[in-house]
Amino acid sequence: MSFTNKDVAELLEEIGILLRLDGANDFKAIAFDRAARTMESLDTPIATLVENNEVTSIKGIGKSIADDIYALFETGEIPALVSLRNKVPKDLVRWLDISGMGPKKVYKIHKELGITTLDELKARCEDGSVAALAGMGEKSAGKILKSIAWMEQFAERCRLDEAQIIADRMVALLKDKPGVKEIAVAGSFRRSMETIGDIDILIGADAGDAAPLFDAFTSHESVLEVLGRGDTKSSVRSREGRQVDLRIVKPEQFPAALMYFTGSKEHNVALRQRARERQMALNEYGLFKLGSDGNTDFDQPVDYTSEADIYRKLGMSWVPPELREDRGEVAWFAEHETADLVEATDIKGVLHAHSTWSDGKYSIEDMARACIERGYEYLGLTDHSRTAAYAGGLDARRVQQQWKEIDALNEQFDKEGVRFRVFKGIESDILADGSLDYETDILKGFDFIIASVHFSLDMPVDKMLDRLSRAVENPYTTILGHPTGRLLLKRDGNKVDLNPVIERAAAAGTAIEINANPWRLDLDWRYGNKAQEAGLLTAVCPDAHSTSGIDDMEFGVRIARKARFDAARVLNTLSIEQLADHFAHKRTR
Ligand code: DGT
Ligand code: CA
Ligand code: CA
Ligand code: ZN
Repeated sequence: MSFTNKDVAELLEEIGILLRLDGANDFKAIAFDRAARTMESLDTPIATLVENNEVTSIKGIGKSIADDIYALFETGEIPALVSLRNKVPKDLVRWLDISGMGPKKVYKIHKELGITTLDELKARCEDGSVAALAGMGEKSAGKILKSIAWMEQFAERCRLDEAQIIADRMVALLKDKPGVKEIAVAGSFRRSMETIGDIDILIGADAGDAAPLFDAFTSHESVLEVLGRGDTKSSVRSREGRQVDLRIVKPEQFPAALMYFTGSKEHNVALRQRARERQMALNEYGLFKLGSDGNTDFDQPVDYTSEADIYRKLGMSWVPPELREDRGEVAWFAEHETADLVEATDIKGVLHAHSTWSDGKYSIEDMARACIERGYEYLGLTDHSRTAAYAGGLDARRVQQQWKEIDALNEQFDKEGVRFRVFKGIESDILADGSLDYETDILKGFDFIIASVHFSLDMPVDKMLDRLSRAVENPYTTILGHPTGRLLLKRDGNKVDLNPVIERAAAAGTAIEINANPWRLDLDWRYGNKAQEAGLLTAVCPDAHSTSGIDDMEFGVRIARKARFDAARVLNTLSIEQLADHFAHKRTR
């Protein structure tokens, strides 16, 4: 194994930083800093010195650090670094990105306030605890807060809904400009990933029309910084901190470029392989014949008119972008024309919504009318259950009052001649032992029940598995809510392997929701193959706490497609009557 002087310098420097974050003696950390500096300015390749067993001859590198370097070349790792990386909380390392926060200050705040996450640090800055520490003060705390806000803005990825706003804005700016023959957003956004790194926009236009398009793009008021500008590609950072790439290709190259820049990388690799097997080469410029030397022959392009046409020339059908993740889609579309993925227009009603009865912002009637306006046939209302006291959870008495209100509202819709129904549901907490939050008498009175974990999210995984399994096997559970409890880019969910939960839910006829709130998108689409194999049902649930929350449905549908659900496995594609039947049969099957 070999490493450059720069590699070694970086590793030694990391040891120095981690030692300080671990509260080690300063002189120890300084020794690693100094060794790192020495390594950077060394004239001889360190590999040569290792080979000749001469590392200790370097001025400023003692026996112990020399041994670390020998270990690195022998095993690929420095044991001291491996154990430090395991020991020092990852979150503390992120604190170092805060301007003005060196490792010693990080360690001091971490130790004295007993906190490790960025969120905790933010809270302690806001409540004055950081300012009260010796040597800190209001000004330093304010600076830390400002820097955290900046970091959050420039984080590496964003949620799908955040990317949507930026992508829509740029497409609106460019789509009607002279010369634009085709425009599309490619990349992870087109594949409906739950989080997005950068946003990739692609335009088909003649080369002569490109410059004014790049001008418009880079000078838009939402652009904070131009990261690069060329003849075919330009990159900017938007005011939200997101990188946006614009590529302009010749109109005839557009389909191949769109396919390439949609990715995923893994899907592209699989397609290139298929092309080779057919004596062709596929790249971002198009499809070409292979020359007699086995290389791409750019003088022999294979004509195509669309993405679908390129797939066809590769002996397969067009793959919906959501599925381009190299998870079996290439083999599937070599045999089939479609995967019958659910579509937004298949969704007939809204399940999982909150009203002012618990922590929602609008009355039941407001929520119902918002559903009607959006063309839905029903609302499955699910306020919080009694254990969720912090969210205004309903005790049995309040539940019964709510049922009366729902009955009256349904009668009123009848009178008005509006074909719409509010179903009586509840988002029942799953208690620590996996049971639901009411006595059977009350459970019986609901039309349907979403069971969700809201507390003790971090219990040991085997206990959590039992908890979720009991919940999905309870005959009164219609739908398991947000199974991991994750908040994307903010909080990890539980680490349970959901495969057995999916099997048990499928066997019991219990659905697992795809929570459409872009913070959640949970069930994760990566369980899609398993869900399909087990015959799992789902429901695309906005988990709306306001009328506008209902509009999150679109994100849920995108994830449901990515997870390969067809309409037949999505409960809220059923009509009012079919769904009422399903609810009734579920608990007696
Ligand atoms: P992101 O931005 O991290 O959310 O993910 P993507 O998938 O948008 O990745 P990005 O922006 O780096 O590249 C866009 C697409 O371009 C990617 O999905 C596939 C294609 N691509 C980029 N680099 C490569 C590469 O080295 N090889 C192949 N086969 N495809 C690539
Ligand atoms: Ca991207
Ligand atoms: Ca990109
Ligand atoms: Zn909820």
